[in-house]
Amino acid sequence: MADTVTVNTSCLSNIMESNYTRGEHTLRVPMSLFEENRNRLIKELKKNSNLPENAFVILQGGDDVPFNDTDINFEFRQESFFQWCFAVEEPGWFGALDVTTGKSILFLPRLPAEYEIWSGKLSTLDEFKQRYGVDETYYVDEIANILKKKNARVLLTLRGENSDSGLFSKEAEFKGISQFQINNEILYPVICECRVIKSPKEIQVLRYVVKISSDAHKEVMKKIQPNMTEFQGEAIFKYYCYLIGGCRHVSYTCICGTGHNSSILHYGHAGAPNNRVIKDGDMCLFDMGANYCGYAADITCSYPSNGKFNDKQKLIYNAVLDARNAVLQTAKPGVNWCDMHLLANRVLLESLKNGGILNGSIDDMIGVGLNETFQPHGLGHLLGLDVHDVGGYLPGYPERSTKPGIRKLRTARTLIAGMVLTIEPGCYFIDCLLDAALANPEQKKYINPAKLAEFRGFGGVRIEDDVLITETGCENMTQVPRTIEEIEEFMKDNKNSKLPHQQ
Ligand SMILES: [Mn+2]
Repeated sequence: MADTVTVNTSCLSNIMESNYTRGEHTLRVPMSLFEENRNRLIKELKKNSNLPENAFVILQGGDDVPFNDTDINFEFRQESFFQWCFAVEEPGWFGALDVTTGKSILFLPRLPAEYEIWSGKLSTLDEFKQRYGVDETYYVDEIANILKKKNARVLLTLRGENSDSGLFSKEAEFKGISQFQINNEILYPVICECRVIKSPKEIQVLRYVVKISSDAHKEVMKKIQPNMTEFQGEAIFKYYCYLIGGCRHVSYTCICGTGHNSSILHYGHAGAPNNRVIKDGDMCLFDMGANYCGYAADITCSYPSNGKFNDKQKLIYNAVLDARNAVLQTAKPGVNWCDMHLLANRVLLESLKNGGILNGSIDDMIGVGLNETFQPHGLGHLLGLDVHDVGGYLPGYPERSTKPGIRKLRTARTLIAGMVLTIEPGCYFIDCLLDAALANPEQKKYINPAKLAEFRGFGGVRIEDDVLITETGCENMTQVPRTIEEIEEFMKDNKNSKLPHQQ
């Protein structure tokens, strides 16, 4: 028999390999992406001269989060370190890596027989082993015994402070863990650094989610018009991402500010839920990003609600676009992110000066902090499984600056190939910041108050792209109309667009 059947095994293994996918029209993410991540982690851990013998990495996945005291849960999203290692879709799992052998083990909760009635047939240990492409699978209640059998001596658990939130990652905790030595210091910086550098397979997923998000933004841009409500922009975006891209989640709360609201940096929150009616001539600032297989996109498009820029909008939009173009042309390995932030600030302030809003030396304006008045946020951030991805301020890398503008950056690192970051300069007219600048003699002397007053209530402009740092420069993965000409051309037929309830 063996002679009569010829099988191309390399091809077979590709066909047989388990994937994350949401159907034929969506991306197939091979489970080998996560195996490669695990191997990268083990390789980096082995470089640590303090690595104890018989060490095992032990990670706890995310748990279901109930809605208050009810039996309804929030839609589950996997914890990001666990996703990076295992891509397990279900809550309540643990994972272990034998650092010596590289073997991977998953532990799943032992669910009651009744599970099948409500939630369908539960896969077997073997099926899950195939599904996630790991070496072994057991139940959570067996962790301590299995690890003892494998002579695990030291467990490397995950403890570290997220430099954006100030919150700590959840260290694994299970019955019997006290029988092992715990080291919670080695793992965090190493796994964060691994997450900073994206593998070719991770870049493929990021490209996909950025493309879907770009197309969804274009769909919004095609449909939006005065008298619609801001949240209808959000609805079109989410609909497109899920319907076409298979993206069940967005990566953060959609920001759909129009008019003055476009100057509210985190608009869209519960107290301001994208519920204003859009007026003719408003600036729209839509900051939205889908999520696929855990990976995030983060894109902002700014444009007039009626598809036609007026002179003031042209001035501010081009000021931000020039800042963005300057960074796109300069960002490459070896360049420091703080310098990119200041470059964007300089180009922006120069344009505001040319537009008559400011006067004087740009360096002096930055010296007194006026750059932070008009762009109170950082130029951009690392992007990956988390929209504000880990690795911004790790030990051994530059610390957060105390200087205006760059103190807001989520990283002060020097760029390296394989990083993915957002480039998102902005210009906003935020009353409290303008009032503070006018009340500060050091800042006021650079401002033309009459001209500035014309821009009160303008809102803001942000242009945000998702960018891969390559060996020689950077590649913008975002694909949306960006110049004024491109946007006006793209939106010219909007007056005829109709929502389903208007047809
Ligand atoms: Mn962002």
